[in-house]
Amino acid sequence: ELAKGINCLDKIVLRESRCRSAEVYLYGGHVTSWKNENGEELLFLSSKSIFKPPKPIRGGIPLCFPQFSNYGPVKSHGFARNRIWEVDTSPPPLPSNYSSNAFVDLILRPTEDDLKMWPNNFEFRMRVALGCEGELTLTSRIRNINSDGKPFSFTFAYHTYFSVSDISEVRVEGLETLDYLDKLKNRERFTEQDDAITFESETDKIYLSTPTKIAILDHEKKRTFVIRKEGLADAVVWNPWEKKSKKISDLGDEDYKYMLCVEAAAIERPITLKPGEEWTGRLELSAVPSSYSSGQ
Ligand code: TA6
Repeated sequence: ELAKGINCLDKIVLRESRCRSAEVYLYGGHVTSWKNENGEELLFLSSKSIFKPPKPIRGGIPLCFPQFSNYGPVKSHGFARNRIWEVDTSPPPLPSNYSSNAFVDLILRPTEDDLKMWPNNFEFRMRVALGCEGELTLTSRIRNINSDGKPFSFTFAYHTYFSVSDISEVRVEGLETLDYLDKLKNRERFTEQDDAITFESETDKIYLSTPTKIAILDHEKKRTFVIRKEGLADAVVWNPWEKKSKKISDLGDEDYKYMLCVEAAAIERPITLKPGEEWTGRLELSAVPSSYSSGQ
């Protein structure tokens, strides 16, 4: 249902059952909440997020389009997360296996200012859906509608902030032995060791050509987040840790202990579309009980 959220910004509330729900603000097309069958919040949302345009909401799932980070002509992470999206009342049909009983379709088109900044006409449609097992799915479809025959290229990320009980008791599986670009070392390329990733300091890495499935194991909660992705070859792993957190005004000083970003992304090889072509990038998140113990 359409509701008024923080600072009276419009948001859509999806309910799959008594406790399973998700919320998405029209501002940024920004998912800010995903709750499980116990009504537990699974996404991290900063208590210092100001919910006032043009600042993006801090936490949840910011959409980075048409550019991830500051590697390109527009501002860092692009402008999709700073725009007011609309409910899409006539979306083209999605494949039947994308069906679910609780979903909303949103659409973003460029403003005149956007076209000055990034001279490409597009339609960015996104379906946010809650499945009957509580899984949260975001399906983005971006179409080039340039009338001048011009192709365009973009990079993209679902910048997902997961809620974790204690970052020092979390590990990520599925990225072992892969190459990554380390933003803290001037994006130099390294190869990950063959152990699961754990956290004891600031981390900001773009893993390349990653598998479709990545797992985030939370020891204390005995919970595993499972990321499944399509059309998104890379994955960014980010935690600002203590020092960097203090420099982020809309993040609490201690928040880094309770959040981890693992972002399904298309970065190393930008997506190029000719007029009329469409790209689909799909993210499915689920949270399942796990028997992980930090000693493993
Ligand atoms: O995805 C990781 C990252 O690019 C970090 O370098 C950090 O800048 C983070 O995104 C948050 O960016 P934001 O613009 O939302 O503060």
